[in-house]
Amino acid sequence: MKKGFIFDLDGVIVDTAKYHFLAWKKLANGLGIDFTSEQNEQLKGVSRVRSLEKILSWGNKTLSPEEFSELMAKKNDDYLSYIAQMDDSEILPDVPKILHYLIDNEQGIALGSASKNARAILEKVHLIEKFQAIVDGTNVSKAKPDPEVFLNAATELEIQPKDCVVFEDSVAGVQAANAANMISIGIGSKEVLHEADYVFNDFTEISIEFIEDIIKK
Ligand code: B16
Ligand code: MG
Repeated sequence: MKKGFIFDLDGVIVDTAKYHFLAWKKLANGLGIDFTSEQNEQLKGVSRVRSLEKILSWGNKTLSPEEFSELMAKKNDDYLSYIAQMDDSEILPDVPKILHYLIDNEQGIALGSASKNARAILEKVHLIEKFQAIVDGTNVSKAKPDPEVFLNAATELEIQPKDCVVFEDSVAGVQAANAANMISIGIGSKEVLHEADYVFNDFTEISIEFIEDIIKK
């Protein structure tokens, strides 16, 4: 049976959270706001606009709309400079193994990411060709936990949501997958991602037998 496998990008295929952290920290510190790695965790899967709103609220700061747009652009410029050197070595362990198994077994493969930089990153790590559909921050109107991103991916794959499986590292993303009536697989800690149908620390813990069983379901 053909299933649709939808991958989040940041935290699932590559660890770009460390680059978002550097760029947000530079911005926050420039405004006199402290920014910790715990706070960065809370920005996982969250859109760029919402992330800046959260940082400003943590620091009790308000900005004019012009300043807000300027800082958003500055953050992205910094982020792009950090990811400029990315290559295949940044693909997280065993992601290619699972992708190749899915391709060999003629499964649907899509990306479902909040990032507006998703295509650029997939090109840098030479994975863009593996995806039959790419839904990202440039073509969704509602952010996770809204299911729009994953429902659009299912539509593009021409596979029913109930036959789709989502790999996600963020709580909002797991909630979006559940709201889309898809099988949710959390990548990260069980305590944080307890709403997911299954949770693995990373892809090295996911066996081919597990994927076979999911395909047969
Ligand atoms: P950008 P994902 C999300 O990607 C990141 O987890 C989140 O930290 C980031 O703010 C968001 O993309 C927007 O990214 O600034 O590149 O448009 O996890 O949904 O793949
Ligand atoms: Mg993510």
